[in-house]
Amino acid sequence: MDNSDQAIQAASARHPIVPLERGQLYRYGTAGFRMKADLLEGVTFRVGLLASLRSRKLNSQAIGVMVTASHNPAVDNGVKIVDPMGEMLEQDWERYATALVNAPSDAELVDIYNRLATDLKIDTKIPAKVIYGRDTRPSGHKLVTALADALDATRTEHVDYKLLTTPQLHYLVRATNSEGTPLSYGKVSEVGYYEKLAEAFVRAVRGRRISGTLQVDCANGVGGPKLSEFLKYIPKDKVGLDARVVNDDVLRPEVLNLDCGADYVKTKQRAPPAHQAKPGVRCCSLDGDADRLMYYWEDPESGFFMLDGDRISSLAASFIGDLVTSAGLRDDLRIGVVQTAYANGASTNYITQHLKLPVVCTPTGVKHLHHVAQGYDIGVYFEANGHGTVLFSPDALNSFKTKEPQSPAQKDALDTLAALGDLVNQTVGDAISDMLLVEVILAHKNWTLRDWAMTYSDLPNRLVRVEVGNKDLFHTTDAERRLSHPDGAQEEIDEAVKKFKDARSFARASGTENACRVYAEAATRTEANELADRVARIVERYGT
Ligand code: G16
Repeated sequence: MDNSDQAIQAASARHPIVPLERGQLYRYGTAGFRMKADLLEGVTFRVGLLASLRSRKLNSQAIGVMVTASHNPAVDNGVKIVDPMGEMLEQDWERYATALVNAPSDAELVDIYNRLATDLKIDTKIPAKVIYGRDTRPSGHKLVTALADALDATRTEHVDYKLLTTPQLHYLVRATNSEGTPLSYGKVSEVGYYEKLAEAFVRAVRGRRISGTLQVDCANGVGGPKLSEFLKYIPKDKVGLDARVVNDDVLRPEVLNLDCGADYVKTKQRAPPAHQAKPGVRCCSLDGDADRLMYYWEDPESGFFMLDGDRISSLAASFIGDLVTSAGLRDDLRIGVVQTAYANGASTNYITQHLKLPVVCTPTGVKHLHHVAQGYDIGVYFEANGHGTVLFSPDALNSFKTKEPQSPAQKDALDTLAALGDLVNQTVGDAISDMLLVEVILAHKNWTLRDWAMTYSDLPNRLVRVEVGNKDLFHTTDAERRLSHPDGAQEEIDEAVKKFKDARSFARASGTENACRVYAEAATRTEANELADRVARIVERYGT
């Protein structure tokens, strides 16, 4: 055992891994490792080891590590790795993360670490760099201490950005690795992020004004202080953004995501009770780490109305599609939309039949959607839960800047597209950036939320969280639209679906919570509710 091995083993002993009940294994899930925070210290240490290997594998580029459990309750936490261009960790490497985290002893951990280095031809002597941030959970502090210990033990340069939204960390990773190159993503600082967004926002709004008040519920998470900071960079007199930040208490951890935030709005289909939306006021909710966004308003006549990720997706696809046509680029650029099985059937129909754009369905997890969206010149991807973004290819960005406009209208379209290329976070779904995108579009179209909602009618739907004995029994196929295990469960779901008109339902194990999720849609609200309840009972029965 050489000195480096000893350093890793000694540091690991200070951050022991807790064996899971019933011999279960830790898994790199939908968004990294996510569970009760008291299980995560050793996990985070080991993720640090992997991040250092990843950096060395990729010629010493900076790798990101984000400590967050996003929409989960305050007692949970999580840790995930960000690749050099700000994307999620390459999927092949998830199993290396799983192997390291499940090593049964410190000595075996060192063996697996060295074996990975050998198998992957990684020179552990070259420099490595990792940058990291965390959300407002109190457990975050202890976890980043474990992470820093792993980085010291592997002689990895590291930068602690402390409190950040998840998308800010993704921004910083890309900015760090592209600094000083022709593809520089922006200044390598939190201020750089605010400046970039604010400047692009003003450019994108140009000549229009944002009207009315926007009430932003920040889930009592890190998005609250960060949004308030960002708003200082907006010249209100120029654009008119009147944002009112609510649910921004980050001093009492127990209120994080409690009866507020994007996940609450989406699953309960109602506004957070603490700051009821005044009738007519435009409202939106972020989640605990500010990577999801939901819009809604309280209609004086018809009550609560929600505009979720599917709506943001179709709004963005329609607006950007029109701009591309006005810019004379329709024949040059391929636009596509990526959704998951949770997308409301009405949104898919609207995008394919009305907007005439192709739609691809992938499994849940932005890592899957992002990858497919990269195959287009303009790839719009959103999960129904409000997580998503719009990706512009280098060719698309280049044509917005270099195409010679033939008319003032064409120039306007090209300028707006170029501004959107800077405004929309290209690394991952970003609630603040997405909110600005929606505000820009509404201003350009001179639309209220009601106008936006009129584009199509959602099929009534319901999302249910079902606690089961063992969620790992549930395996899916067909982009998660069908269960392949346990045997017989899918047949029972099919039978239940047949009893309802225009109905669809599926079940899957969550990758971020210890539960299954059931989605159902049908011709009426009562039928959607009833179908969801029936399928939930089937899942409960098969999950024990
Ligand atoms: C994460 C992922 C999302 C996913 C969500 C729920 O979001 O980044 O892509 O939709 O989990 O996943 P699951 O249904 O597997 O629990 P977040 O906002 O919690 O990081």
